[in-house]
Order: sequence, then structure tokens, then C-alpha cells
Amino acid sequence: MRQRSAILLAGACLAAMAACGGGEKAKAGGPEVTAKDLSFKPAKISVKLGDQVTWTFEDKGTSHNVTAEDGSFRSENLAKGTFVHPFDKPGSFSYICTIHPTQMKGTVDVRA
Ligand SMILES: [Cu+2]
Repeated sequence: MRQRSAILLAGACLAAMAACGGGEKAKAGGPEVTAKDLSFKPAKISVKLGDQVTWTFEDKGTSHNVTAEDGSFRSENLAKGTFVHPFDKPGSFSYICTIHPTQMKGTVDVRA
């Protein structure tokens, strides 16, 4: 029964792309960073003031997080899914994954 429900749900998503995929599609075009293979890709991005950055977690079996070195933003530990943070102050914001602090570092440069 459980499997059948999942198939029905998948069917419903296909039938209503706007409902299931709309959120991600709406963010398309915004800056994106992928957490994968124990790294952030790209490790350094430049965005415009007011942009929302979307981090997508794609490391199978390994959770990561996004933690600003100045404490201004922090995600949960995530093995999949996304974390979105809007940048409304100009500057250079360094962040790490606190689970893998030596391998996983990134920077968001916010231009006014
Ligand atoms: Cu990590």
C-alpha cells in the first residue's frame, strides 16, 4: 500500500508541476550552490544585493550544513533538499560546513 501511495503522489506531481516543482522553478535564475563530494560548488559566488542564494544538498549519505562565519545564517544538517538565504547587506560572507570545516568552505560576495 505504501508503495502505491508513492506512485499516486508522483503521478499527482506530474499532473500539477506548478504545485510540486513551482517553488524550485521560481528560484531558477537565482544564484545556486551545490553541496556535493565534500565541497561547495562553486566555492565562491558573486551576487547582487537582495539576491537569494539557494544551496542544494546532493551528497548521498552525508549531511552538510551552511554556517556563516559571522553567524548571520545557518542551515540545518541536510543530506538532501535546499537551503535558501537572502542577502540584503553588501559585503563578503564566508561560510563553512561545520561537519567538514576543513574541506567545505565558501564565500558569497554581495555587490551593492
Ligand atoms: Cu559537510
